[in-house]
Amino acid sequence: MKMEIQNKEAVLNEYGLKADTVILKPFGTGHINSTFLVSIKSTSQQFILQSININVFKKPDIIAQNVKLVGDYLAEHYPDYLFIGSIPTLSGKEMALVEGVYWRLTQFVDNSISFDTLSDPNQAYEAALQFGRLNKLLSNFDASQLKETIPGFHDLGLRYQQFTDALASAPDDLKKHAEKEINTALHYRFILDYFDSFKDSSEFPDRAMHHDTKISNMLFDRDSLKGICVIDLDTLMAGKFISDLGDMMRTYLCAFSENEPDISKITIRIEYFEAIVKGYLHEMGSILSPVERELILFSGKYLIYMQAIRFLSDYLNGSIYYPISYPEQNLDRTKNQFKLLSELFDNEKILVDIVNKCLNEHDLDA
Ligand code: ADP
Ligand code: GN1
Ligand code: MG
Repeated sequence: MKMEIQNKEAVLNEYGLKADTVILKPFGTGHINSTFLVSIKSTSQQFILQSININVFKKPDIIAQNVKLVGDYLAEHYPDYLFIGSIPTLSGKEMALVEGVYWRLTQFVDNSISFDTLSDPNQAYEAALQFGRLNKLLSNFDASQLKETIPGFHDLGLRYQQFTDALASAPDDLKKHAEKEINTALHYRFILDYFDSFKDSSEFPDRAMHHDTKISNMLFDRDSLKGICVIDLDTLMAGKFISDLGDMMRTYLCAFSENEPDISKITIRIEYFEAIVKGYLHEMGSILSPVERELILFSGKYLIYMQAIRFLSDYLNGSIYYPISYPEQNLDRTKNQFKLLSELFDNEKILVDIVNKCLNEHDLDA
């Protein structure tokens, strides 16, 4: 993360703030944007100031438009819901554009804490509840109003195409190193074929989705450790419910992250699976269609497979998208994700039983 803010005075000016009355500190552990905590001297007022990574988000205005549309909808229909929209600039813009850099200011959520890993299934339950609640509150929102902030972001067909393109142009040495993982990627293509068999079903609608449900994008109350709200709304756009549910499985089930190179450590925690499904169904159980209810476990397979081929494609492309700290890191991440995927298949019977149990419990309570 960049530690210095260029044009600090001009950026703060956009919001009516003065450089000599604020303290700015780099904040959080996000990889995509640069995040700063803004504290107003001699008051308790705090804000979050972020610059948008335009290599990833080529049209930041789209992020601003989507967040505004959703924020206005929620404010009208659910005024008590805490939605962290942008604070407008003095001239009423959703973002400040200063010397080619897009900035946004948001309220700082007091007494909040975020985590990078989960150490208790209750955190998974709370997060699934919060992400599920956002999905639910937006279930009658017309998602076609939202534009794509990253075109085809969770489109597995496109990701598979990008993988085969990367394979076609990769240098021989990278292909040789990744031979086993390339074959694994080809082997799991049936996940894409299965997805294609129902993707146009009217019972598999586009919904407004968060698309990045990792645990660091949830704020918890420091004292009660209850979920407060979701953050990081850059990828809030139309998509399928499997994106949000599946990325929770991808990132909460294992005690180690995608960066763990020792794949013998990559195993799934069954009690976290149950917590995710329970929390999500608590909110979305009555909204999901019969087709969607059949896809609960599939959501994890879809997201993990997609992430594996995204890492593999990036490795074959010379690691130009995901930041790496050593040359083979994207290949290690690919191996890690394929191990995680195999864990879902190896534990299929147990996981299916849990899904059915949670669905039954939800239906009895409803
Ligand atoms: P990135 O896109 O880089 O992941 P995030 O929007 O997720 O950026 O912000 C990075 C971190 O900053 C979060 O994980 C969280 O710890 C902190 N953070 C972001 N927004 C807020 C907020 N409104 N209140 C409190 N903390 C926040
Ligand atoms: C990126 O920035 P971060 O770590 O929240 C990526 C996600 C991937 C994730 C894998 C815009 O998210 O899709 O799942 O890395 N976000 C973008 O670590 O590409
Ligand atoms: Mg984040």
